[in-house]
Amino acid sequence: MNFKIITIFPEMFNSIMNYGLIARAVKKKLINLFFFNIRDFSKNKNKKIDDRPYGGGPGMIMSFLPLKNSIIQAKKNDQSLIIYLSPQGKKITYKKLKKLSKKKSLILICGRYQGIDQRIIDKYIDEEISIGDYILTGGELAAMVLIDGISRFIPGVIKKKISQHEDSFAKNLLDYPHYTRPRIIDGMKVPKVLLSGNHKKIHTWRLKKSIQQTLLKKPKLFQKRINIIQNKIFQKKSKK
Ligand code: 4GY
Repeated sequence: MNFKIITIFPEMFNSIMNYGLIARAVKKKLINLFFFNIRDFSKNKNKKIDDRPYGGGPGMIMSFLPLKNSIIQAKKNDQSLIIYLSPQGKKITYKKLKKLSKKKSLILICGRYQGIDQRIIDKYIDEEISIGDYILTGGELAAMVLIDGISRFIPGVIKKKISQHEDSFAKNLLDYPHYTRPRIIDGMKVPKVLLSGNHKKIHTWRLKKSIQQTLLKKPKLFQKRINIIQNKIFQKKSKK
């Protein structure tokens, strides 16, 4: 997967590129990150990339031309989906990350200041995506969240056994609690069943805990699970 990132702060991405599974994925060329520094596409002698908003108001807006030229350069040689990270976008989900992970190439546009000229959105953006209902100081962290979340779905990025297990969101269930050595710490014990060696019992206990956690902490997610199961039963009936 190719990520082409349009930003004024490419160095920020070192924080994901140099650590953990994403660093490994970059080394193994499972993912490639390319940077397009918007300032390099400013025709202005001071490399200015922003300007005052028409209609007045506080702050600055990212200008059309440097962004347009960055996008044209990034788009060369392939048909990438162009994504703008912003609070106005559609909120990202497990399902959407999985779908995006099947693309060959994504262009991610990181806004700063008060935002970008609307005409860039109207003419060039395929999808506006949000990572949550809050406002960051720039789109870079959101782009990193997207890259990280998508990468987990790319074959080889996560070791097989773990990825299957971690697919708990695919089932609309939260994870069960985990324990490691020692057996007792500060008077707190590991649940007995986990020491029993009885895999069937352990599986049942974990499923029970997953269901409990989901009902308690994310009831809406649980409702979704119920709806999906109901639909499946209904589909089976209507086939008969
Ligand atoms: N939330 N989800 C987000 C964000 C920063 C002003 C436009 C978000 O995705 N991006 O808050 N981005 C803003 C800052 C310009 C981007």
